[in-house]
Amino acid sequence: MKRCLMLLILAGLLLAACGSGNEITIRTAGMRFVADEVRVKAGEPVTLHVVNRDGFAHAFDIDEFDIHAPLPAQAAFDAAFTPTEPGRYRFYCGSPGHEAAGMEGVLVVEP
Ligand SMILES: [Cu+2]
Repeated sequence: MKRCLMLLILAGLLLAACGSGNEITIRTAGMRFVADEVRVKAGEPVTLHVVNRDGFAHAFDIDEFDIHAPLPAQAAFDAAFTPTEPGRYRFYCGSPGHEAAGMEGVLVVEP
């Protein structure tokens, strides 16, 4: 019985560890990002999991955080960073023509 309780406590701690920070998935859908607005808190670590399920290449770019990642077809990319300044930061696809076609979004960093 005591052992079961210990295991439960351990499992709880592990879950708490996994749940900390902001893990957000953004996927491509043709010439769009879904979601195209993402909200995080300043000072908290963020991982953006960017998934390209399309049959052609994209990219993922946020100039202010110096993130410029190619996203080949059927590939994924994790961008991990900690935003410190509240504000609105534009993300976009750097593949030629994609941004103009509407492939952009905004990362909102809340105070
Ligand atoms: Cu694109």
